[in-house]
Order: sequence, then C-alpha cells, then structure tokens
Amino acid sequence: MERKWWHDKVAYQIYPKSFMDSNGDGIGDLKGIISKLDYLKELGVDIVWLSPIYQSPLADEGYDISDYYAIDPRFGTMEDMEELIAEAKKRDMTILMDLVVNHCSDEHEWFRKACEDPDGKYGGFFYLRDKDPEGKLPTNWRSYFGGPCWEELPGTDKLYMHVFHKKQPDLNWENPALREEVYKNIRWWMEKGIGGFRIDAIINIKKPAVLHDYPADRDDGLSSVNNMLAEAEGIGEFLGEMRDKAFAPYDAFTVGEVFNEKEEDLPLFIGDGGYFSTMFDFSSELYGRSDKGWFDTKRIDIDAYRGCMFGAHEKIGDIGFYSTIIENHDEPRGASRYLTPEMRTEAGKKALATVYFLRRGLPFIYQGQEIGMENKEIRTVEELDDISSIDAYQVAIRAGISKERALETLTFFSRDNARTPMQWSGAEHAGFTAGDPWLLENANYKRINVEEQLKRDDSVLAYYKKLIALRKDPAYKETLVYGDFVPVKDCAHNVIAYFRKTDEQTILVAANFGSDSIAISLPADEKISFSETKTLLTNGEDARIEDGVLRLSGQQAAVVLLGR
Ligand code: TEU
Ligand code: CA
Repeated sequence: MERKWWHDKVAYQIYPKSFMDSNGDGIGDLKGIISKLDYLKELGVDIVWLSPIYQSPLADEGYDISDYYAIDPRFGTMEDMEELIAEAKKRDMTILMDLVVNHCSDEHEWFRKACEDPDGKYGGFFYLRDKDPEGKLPTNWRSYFGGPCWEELPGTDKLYMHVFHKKQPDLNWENPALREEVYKNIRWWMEKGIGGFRIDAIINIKKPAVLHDYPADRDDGLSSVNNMLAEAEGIGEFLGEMRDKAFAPYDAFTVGEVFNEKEEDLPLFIGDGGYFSTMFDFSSELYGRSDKGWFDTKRIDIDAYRGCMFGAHEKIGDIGFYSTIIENHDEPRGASRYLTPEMRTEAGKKALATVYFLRRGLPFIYQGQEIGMENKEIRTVEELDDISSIDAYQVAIRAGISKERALETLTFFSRDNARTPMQWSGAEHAGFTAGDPWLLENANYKRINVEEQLKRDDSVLAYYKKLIALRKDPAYKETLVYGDFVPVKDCAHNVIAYFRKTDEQTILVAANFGSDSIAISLPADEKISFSETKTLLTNGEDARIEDGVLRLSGQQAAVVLLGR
C-alpha cells in the first residue's frame, strides 16, 4: 500500500450548527469554530471535517444545498470561511468540506429553472418523468426519509425523483453537463485552500439503466432504495472521472460515505489509486438493521462490535485504509450505543476509545465524543428536529408499536442525539450560546463538559489526548499506523483484544468491558516474549502479563508493548 501524508493524522468532525455560537443567535457558526481551533490543536487534531455550511434552507440541516458557492448567512460569510481556512493552516491543520452532490435543494437555481422549463437544460439535471394519468408512480421506491421517492415538479405535469427528502431532488449524474458543474465546484473549493472533502451518500448517484418497481417490503407497498442500489452498475465511471478531473489535480484528501458497496469494489474505491483516499467503516453502524424500521433494529453489544471490527479488518486487509468512527451526526452517541448503562462510566468510555482508536485506519472523532457525551432522553415526538426520526416514529406507530417503545427507540437511534449543543462548560446552555440554542442541550451538561474535564488529568478528554499522542509517538507510530491488525480470535465475553504488529514491534491493545477482572490468555508467538512488557497506556493500574496471561480489572483497557 502506497503511503500518504494523512495516514498518521487524526481527524475531527464538526457539526457546525451545534459546535459553538459566537453571536448569541442560538446557532453555531464559523466564528465559533475559529474560536475553538486552539482547543482542537491542543487535543491533537490535524484534519477537520465540517458538515455542510453552504447556503441551504436547512430542511435536512444543510444536506440540502441551494448554492454550492455560498456560505449560509446563519453560519457566517465567505470571509469567515477564508479566515477559518487560513487560521487552520497557521496551526498546521486542514479543513474538509462536505460534498453533497447526490442531490441539491429544491431551492437551488437549477431546480427552479427545471420547474420553469422541464424540457430545457436544467430539466436534464434531474430525474424527471411524466405524470401518469392514473396516478401510478414511475417506481415504488421508498425514500430514506419515508414516503415515495417521487413528487410533483411544481407547476408542471411531471414528477421528480428524491431518494432522500422531497426537498432534496436527486441530481442526474448521467448528464455530463451536471457532472462538469460538480467538478467545477470541487476545483473552486480546492483553489480556496481546503484539504479535500467528505463525500455524502455517494453510492446513490448511480441508478439502474431502467427504473422499475421491486417487490414491496412493507405494507405501504413500497420497496427499499437498497434494491435499486443492488441492481445499479457502473458507478465507477462517474467516480473515476471525478477523481481524475477534480480531486487528483489537487491531490485532494477524500473520505467517502459509502454504504452498500459491492465487496469486489473495495480495491477500486480505496485501494492504491482508488476513487477516494479512504471511506468509513460502517460495519457496526449497519449491524442489526431491519427492513421494517429503526424500532426493529437489533442493538449491538461488545461481542457483536468485536465481530464487526474483526470482520472489517479481514475484508480490508492491506487493500487500503478505512476511516474509523464510533459515532457521527447521523448516529447515536458511541458511549450510549456500545456501552450498557453499567459500562457507561469514564473508565468504560476510555476503554471504548482505546479499541476503536488504535485500529488500523484513520480515526475520526465526532464533536463531544472526546468528553464522552451521551444520548439524550427523548420524551415527546414534538421535541424532535431530525426529519428521519420523525419518520421512524411514524413507521413504528403504524407497525403497531406502543408510543413508549417508539420513543425509547428514538432515544436510542435519533440523529438528534449527536446534534445537541457541544458541552463546553457547566454554564447555562452548556456554554454553547448566550441565547436560546436551536436544539436543547443534553440535561447532563453540568456533569459532562469540556471545562470540567480540562481540569482533571484522569478525564475522558485527557485520555483522548494521551491516545492521540501515543498514535503519533515516533517510537510506536510505525506499528500503530501501519502495523498489521491481528485479532485475538477467541476473546472472552465483553473483551476486545488485538495486536498491532510489524516485523520489529508488537503492541497489544486490550479492553475488558465487564465489571469483573479477567485473565486473557494470549496466543503464543515465537517472535514475542511476554516477560518484558511495558504498559504504554491504560485507564487503570499497569497491566500485568504473566506466563502469557494478561490480567485486566473491570472496565480496564491497556496498550502494552511486548518484548522480543
Ligand atoms: O447520510 C446518508 C444516509 O442518511 C443514510 O440514509 C444511508 O444512506 C443509509 O443509512 C444506508 O443504509 C448522509 C448524511 O450523512 C445525512 O446527514 C444526510 O441526511 C443524508 O446523507 C442526505 O444528504
Ligand atoms: Ca450564531
């Protein structure tokens, strides 16, 4: 595998609307982000991905863009953006924009012009079909956010396709003129000095050659978009062209949000010279999903998480570098998803951080993860902002689930969990805003916040700093960044353990999520000796290895350098 500048870096995702509000309007903004760059630098972050800040009606919180060349005034101005890029650069950090080009907003000029003249140039930018006199839709696909994928094109006798919300019309990638517009925009942003892009929902850009129905999978008569994705072929032509015309000339760093890829496509996506630099490993986010809806999702536990993690490494091998996460703006908080209430202590959160962070791959930290932010309790459907949560609630109710259980599902899965304001301090509204926050903060901010954790050497935040420093330590970097990922296959219940190995060095990463202490027998290897070991990092006492047996106390994680 070819080595790249970003392999030994650490990335951080900012959800701008909820990160830091500089002017008291309750909405996070670019000036707020600039004011926190030193905090991120201190933490050890190199790459900062901003969820969308382009001009947008915010129907899907910015993932519905009405002008790809403008900053939404709620987030600031283009001057603020230029300042952010420059200030990041000064600190040796780089900014990633979010590339949302499967769809735009129905308030984008292209869409307005398509409504005015569906047969003209901009009609060709979208998927338009004539309305059927009997009202039959062109396909029975169910959009990700509920309801059919087709909607009336205002003022016309046509319909347009949207696989997400109706305010997110799909762009027609079959049209070379549309593709050129996308590449032009990418180059324009690269010229501004950003480092690259996180690429949104990209697998959806390729539709099957003939659009048709699939067997209904719920009693709404509709079928999941996944069926059409499975049939669609040839996405590589678009992605290869985008790489060659837009990313490669700038050596842009790109991370794909790729679900539903075909396994044989992995080398093409992120192998040497692939379409993207890297893509997220979503195996544990996809775990337990049900066609029926969120309410039917099987919840993950530590043993299942270990299975996902080991499976992903087996799949990727030495092909490329995954990006690793435990949460993002679409997912529950990692501490709430993977840890049971008993495990959800500072020790448990540090253990979780240890095992995901030292995998082979580029670690991303989602804002607030570094202090162990948790899901919030959702008491009523009215308090929800997220459009997909509102749909998930209705789906559950229609399936005959009780209100209580439906709300409990949302408390677990709602995207709002990740979108509550960043908890900077114990001051009102968690120090996020001097006004009223657009989404209410988590009630636990007095207990969990940055200010408090900065004061303590044993905080989750302090531990993240140590983890980052360890991964960058010249003495261990070669192993922790490039070393093989060798799973300890027969891990006990609630234990995750693996080795990172090069010819010269072996490092053991192990965590016991259970509350009782445990003895882990390590597989013998002629190259390593368990007699001379050194604990590089732990959330507890130094880890003891005797006769090839590692002892960890309850909720203890340890990173141990093994002798030779
Ligand atoms: O997410 C893609 C997405 O929402 C998922 O529906 C995904 O396709 C599915 O889980 C695969 O099974 C991105 C953004 O991260 C999200 O915030 C946006 O709402 C969405 O795209 C639309 O832009
Ligand atoms: Ca603001």
